[in-house]
Amino acid sequence: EQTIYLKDYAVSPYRIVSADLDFKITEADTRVRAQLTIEPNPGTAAGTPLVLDGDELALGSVAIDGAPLVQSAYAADATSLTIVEPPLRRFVLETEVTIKPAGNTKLMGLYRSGGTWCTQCEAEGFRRITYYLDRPDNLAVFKVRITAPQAVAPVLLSNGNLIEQGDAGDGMHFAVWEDPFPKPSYLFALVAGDLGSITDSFTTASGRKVDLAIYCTHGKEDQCLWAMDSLKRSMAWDERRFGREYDLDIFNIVAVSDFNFGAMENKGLNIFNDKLVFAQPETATDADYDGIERVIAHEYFHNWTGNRITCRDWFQLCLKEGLTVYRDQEFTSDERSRPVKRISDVVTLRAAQFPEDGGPLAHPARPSQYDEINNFYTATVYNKGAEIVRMLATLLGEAGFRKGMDLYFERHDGEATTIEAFLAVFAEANDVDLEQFKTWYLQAGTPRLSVSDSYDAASQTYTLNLKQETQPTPGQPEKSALVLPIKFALIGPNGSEMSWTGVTGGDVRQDMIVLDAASATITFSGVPSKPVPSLLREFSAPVSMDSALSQADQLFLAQHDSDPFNRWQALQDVGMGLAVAAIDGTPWSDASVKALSQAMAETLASDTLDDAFKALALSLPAEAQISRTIGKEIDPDRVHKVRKELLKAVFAPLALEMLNAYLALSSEAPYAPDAASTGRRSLRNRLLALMVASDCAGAVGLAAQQYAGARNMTDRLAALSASTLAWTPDAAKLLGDFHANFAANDPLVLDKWLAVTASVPEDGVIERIQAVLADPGFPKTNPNRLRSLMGSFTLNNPTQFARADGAGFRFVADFVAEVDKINPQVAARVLTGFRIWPMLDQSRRDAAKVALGGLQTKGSLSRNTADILARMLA
Ligand code: B3K
Ligand code: ZN
Repeated sequence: EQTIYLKDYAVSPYRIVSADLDFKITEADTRVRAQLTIEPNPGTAAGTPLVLDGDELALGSVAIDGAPLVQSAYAADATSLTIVEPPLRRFVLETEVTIKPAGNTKLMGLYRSGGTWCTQCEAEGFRRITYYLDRPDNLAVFKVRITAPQAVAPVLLSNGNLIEQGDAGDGMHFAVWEDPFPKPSYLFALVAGDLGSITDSFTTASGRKVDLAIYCTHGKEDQCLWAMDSLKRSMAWDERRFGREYDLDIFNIVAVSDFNFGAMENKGLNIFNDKLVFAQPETATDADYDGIERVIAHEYFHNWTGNRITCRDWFQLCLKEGLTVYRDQEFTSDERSRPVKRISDVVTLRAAQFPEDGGPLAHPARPSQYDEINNFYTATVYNKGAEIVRMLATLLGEAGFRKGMDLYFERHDGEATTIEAFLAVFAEANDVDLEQFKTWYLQAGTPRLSVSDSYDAASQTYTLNLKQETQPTPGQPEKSALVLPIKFALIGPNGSEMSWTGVTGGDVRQDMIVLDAASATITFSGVPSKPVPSLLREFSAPVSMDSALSQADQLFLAQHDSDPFNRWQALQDVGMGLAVAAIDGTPWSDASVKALSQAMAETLASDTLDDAFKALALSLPAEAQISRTIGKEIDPDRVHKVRKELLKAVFAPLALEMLNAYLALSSEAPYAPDAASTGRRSLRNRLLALMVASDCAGAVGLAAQQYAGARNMTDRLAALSASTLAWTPDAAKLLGDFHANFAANDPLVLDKWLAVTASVPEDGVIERIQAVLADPGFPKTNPNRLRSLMGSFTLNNPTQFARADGAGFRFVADFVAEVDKINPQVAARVLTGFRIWPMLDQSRRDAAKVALGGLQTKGSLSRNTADILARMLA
């Protein structure tokens, strides 16, 4: 395998300044003629070959400035086209290739989804369309002519503005699109198909009218309204919050059914996985509505952070992704509830990024090497990347952060740039040194923050000892201290925040400690009584913190902390403490469980906390989260069992309160996706799940009743999964009913059935999944179906995936080998589920090793899968 290193980055000897592409699409194949205007870059010596990237292209002809090249003047192999001695001046290279979109099951480049031709080019898909300098630092102006059969493809779209269209004879028609903004090839897009659409418009702050359209399969138009609404709110928000206006006269979105990830920010023509566009109350859940709003916003925000300013090379991926995730998080926070959004994001970070950072696939937010770039679209690059930007905003303050962003847009618009350039604008605009801060981008691993404290009544001084440590990760044995912004308060006995008169031993800026050394001892003077520290408020740094607080102090914070995040965290900490101790062999005492139960009851009864917050608070840490806290020799069955017992012990005593609250939350109002209605449903459904899981009398019937009477998918699916996760006597029947009456005719609802089916923590689940896969009608080429089934199994079903007999591991390894031949990106992604294996107990580790070893001997694995496998076994 060929490893690419950041240190080897070099400017290309040539650059493509404009690309004229001519697509002739027919049912059989697609012919692509490219006229590339190319110039040598300064310093290029005569005779330097021009090497263009290519992948699975059938080359027809090559010409320069209109003259066909003789055989000896160029060479084509499986990955490139080399022009041996190009002219040392501006010239036009003309190539003609043929590609076969219908057989393209990798879904990279130009492929067919249903009847629609569509593209996905990031990261390296454009080279599967034509020979090109397929690297993000080559910005070119694109003009695209598409000719296609009028009957099957009445809609022809590409980036930018439509400048011409007409009849092309023989049942064909054509359209010509021109994008005035120079862009890298990964932002190229083309769509040709028979699509319906909805249209709208948005007038920018400076008064320009932008035509908006969302294209989709005929008949789904009315399911696109929420996406359109989200788009308009995103456009307005970026103007308000960051002063960024949209820049073209058209913004198009196309929804397709076969897509490797969520969506793609192609300039002026975003292409979406249809599950992130379609929503109607009967088929989409609140979580789906949230996801649509978030991803529509995310892709739109890329227009400035990603497209207008792009990445110099793929090592800089988090330059656009971390920043854009931060921006979409802020959008949701402003549109909905900031604390609820923060808690959800931290739950996601801990579930998806922490295990990555603490396992065999750990890598820095800005990696310095890769074998396969598609394996680096990770939670580390996206979510930790966003946390890093968030810390920057925390350290600099909102105004300082905005100053830096303004300078970033002003200085780098139209460029392909780097993390260094990004940090430089913040340093310069705020006159601060960010050298050490940069380590966040370079160093993998989640720092562990340990805290101890003491109070001296005589001198009225309070001392905090802080220590940070990061464990070695693959390729990085030594770790250095990071800059940790630790938002905090000292809470006095009456529950309000205490002040102090002096501080020594640390960098304390009002409500924030900045820890930049391995440890610090900070002493606060003038503290009249012993405080309870509320540390890492708002989760101000992506670290894992050992709570040194007693259960009583944690419960005190759960009741009094004015930071909602830490109120939520305190309850989580109590549950975690009890679960971990019990798994380690120290059962909880009645008193300690009672205290947690009581705190949960108070949370439920509170009339100041909102429903969405309560729904999040009334929970115990997930099994995976508990396992990660224990960290080694994990027996997932034991974790499952203990957590279930704890859940019962804490919540069963609240049966009556939960039932009353559940009943009081019922609503006859028609479905609406706003924050308040969503919060109401999430609390009600949370209570249902808790009642079922803690065996409250009548709960099983209540779930069946809610399932049958539900008037929206949120409530129906919640009732179904409450039943299947606890595997109630009704569960199998409900699962069958859901398939027959809801899932069978709607692929996106089928995905929900697949996910629920694969998450059942009971023996027999593997056989059931195998039966689904063996059904000849099951589409093994569709990423959504495969991920719903197998992603859920590996990530949401720890007891069955990590079965002690190894059956789960073997099953997944076999699946990966098979799907790798169809779609390597999906296969590699499913394989990453194995990353927990080093943490498991001996017998399970052995079983995982055997399964992974077996996969390795299969040979002829894709680069995607081989790369993950090699790192997994290193
Ligand atoms: N930029 C795309 C992701 C492309 C993934 C390529 N393997 C979507 C996004 O992050 O907005
Ligand atoms: Zn993105």
